[in-house]
Amino acid sequence: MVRVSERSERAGADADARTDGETTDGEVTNSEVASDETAADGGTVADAGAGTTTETEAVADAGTETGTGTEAESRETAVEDGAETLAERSGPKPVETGAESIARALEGAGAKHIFGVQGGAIMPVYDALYDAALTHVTMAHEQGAAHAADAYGQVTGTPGVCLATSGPGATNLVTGIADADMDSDPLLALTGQVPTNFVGNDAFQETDTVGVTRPITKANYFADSGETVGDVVGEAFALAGGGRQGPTLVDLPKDVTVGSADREPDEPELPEYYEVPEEADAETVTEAARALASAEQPLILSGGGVTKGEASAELRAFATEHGIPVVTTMPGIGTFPEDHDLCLSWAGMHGTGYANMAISHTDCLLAVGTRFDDRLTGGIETFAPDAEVIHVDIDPAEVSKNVHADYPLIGDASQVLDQLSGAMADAFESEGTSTAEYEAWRERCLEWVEEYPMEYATPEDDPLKPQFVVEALCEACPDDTIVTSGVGQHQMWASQYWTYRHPRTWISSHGLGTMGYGLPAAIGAKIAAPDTEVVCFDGDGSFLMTTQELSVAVRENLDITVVVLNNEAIGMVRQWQDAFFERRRMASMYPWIPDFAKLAEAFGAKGLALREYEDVADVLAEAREYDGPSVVDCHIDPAENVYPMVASGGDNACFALSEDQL
Ligand SMILES: Cc1ncc(C[n+]2csc(CCOP(=O)(O)OP(=O)(O)O)c2C)c(N)n1
Ligand SMILES: [Mg+2]
Repeated sequence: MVRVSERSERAGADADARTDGETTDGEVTNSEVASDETAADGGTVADAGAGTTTETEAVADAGTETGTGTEAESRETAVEDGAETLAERSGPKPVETGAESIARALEGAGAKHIFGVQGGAIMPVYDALYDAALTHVTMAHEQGAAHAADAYGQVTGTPGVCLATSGPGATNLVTGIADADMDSDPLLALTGQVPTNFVGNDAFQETDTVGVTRPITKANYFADSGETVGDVVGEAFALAGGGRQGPTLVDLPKDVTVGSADREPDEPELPEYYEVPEEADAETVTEAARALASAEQPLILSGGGVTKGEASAELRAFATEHGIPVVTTMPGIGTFPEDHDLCLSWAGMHGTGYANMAISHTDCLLAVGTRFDDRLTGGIETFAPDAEVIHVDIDPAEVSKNVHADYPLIGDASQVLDQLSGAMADAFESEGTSTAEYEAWRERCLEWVEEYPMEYATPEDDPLKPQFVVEALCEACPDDTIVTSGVGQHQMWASQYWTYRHPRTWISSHGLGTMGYGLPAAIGAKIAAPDTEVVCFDGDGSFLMTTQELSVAVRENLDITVVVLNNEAIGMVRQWQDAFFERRRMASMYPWIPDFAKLAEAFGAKGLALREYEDVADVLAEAREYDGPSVVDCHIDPAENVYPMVASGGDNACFALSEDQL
């Protein structure tokens, strides 16, 4: 997955040369760049070298004056106050600097929004954005920028873009980049860097960002010239969204962004060396079709790659035409409608009993776009023990990595499913079988649904159960509502008790399991799909990690509903302590957390508290009706645990339905 472009090596050589006193490519000398850096971080914006200072100040003034209004509105006001309006300008300004070339490359790539936080080394890029046809969303923390961009990328299907300064700005992005890497989310991160002649000198706010992010990016680049930096950014954007999606990063030294560029950047496109496999090997497709046709208990396992590859329609057509039951992975939630007769919901550690039983008993598993994460498989030796495995994936590196593939089908999920579909009639004929053979298996799957229903108790004298709240909100919301979450028990309840019917409606942190993902992700999702309802289920611990982003939701007047399933604990840890550490609840109880409803009000959002069953419908309705961000501090039963549960590394067929079964 990791690739550092040759540019980084060249840049390293350039940096070495420049420490000996050479000047940069740019028109600005190194000493000028360095003094800009100091000035900006010291707060003297007027000294910022490449910026049109009056405009910058005007933006700040506009924001302060109004106190409300989106950031984009503030910028428009500022421009109108100035001598020249955007509309009055005749055509786009010619590209003169590296930073302008970056802005043009992003426009050319189709980017519409950028999420970021300002800072010294990235100021020239921000300045170029002032004139660009892109909307910048200032976030409160760079981690929020990365998660918002990640969710934006997941909802739109094209890379979300985040922007940060060097040093702490870049390191604050790291969690979000790692998150995107684990979940193959399309994300482009742009980071400021100290001028190239300072690289390696422990300069102010210098971090080896390319080095730090090498293992968590699909590719990363160190830009080394104003002339080519726009091309590099365009390529990084295309790469983040092409083939197996993932995060890319371009590190942008300040002398490069202020350096001259007197040409338009190239059309953003995938680098020549990068090949996207499309159709799978025809012979293997025929063999895989025969394996399915001769199976008696076939099962489809639909992963996140089905969403990424826009293959849900093909998957649904394939499953329904042949009557094959479908289990999803957790990232694959929504790739097949959960209210469909053939859907067994999602499998894995906290998946449904019936999904795990189906996986444990299938004789032919058609797995599409999944990397067989250990939370899905449990112990590999007990995973789908009787199955021949057909694995469809765009990334050959995933095939037989965790689970041996008997029929590897490398290619684009929708195309491979089409190929497979086309091969089925011949396969049934040559095997002398038909879909009627699957009938008994479907019945058996339905028996498991009856036998292991998703249940919870609601004794009136117990505090509110989180599952009830999730179900109530699901029933009230439209089908296409986007749900985001933090990480922990609440995430499991949100995925177990909400009924997902469409791809890109469940936006969560899977592989990395990042607490704090939910709120910034809801912001990114709402900006990507302003007409779609967005709900965030958060935990009290998770919400505390990125609460500051509520200020962004208020400023942008984003109509999102945050439901904090508040158990005054980092509940998932508490659950494990109770089960595996003799109830020694070390550092997991959070009775000290703030009143989230009041906190929300302090940010300017709507704050609501919820404790009783009888208030659930009204409070949720009030939160949804509020025109802007609302936070429901929902006090749930602190003793509630997540079941079913397959013990870590265990057998999926041996799931516990209560603690004493673990
Ligand atoms: C950034 C981060 N730190 C620590 C963890 C470990 N962890 C996993 S779940 C969890 C509990 C989360 O608490 P909360 O958000 O309140 O959710 P709950 O389980 O109570 O629903 C913790 C601490 C994590 N996943 N992410
Ligand atoms: Mg909690």
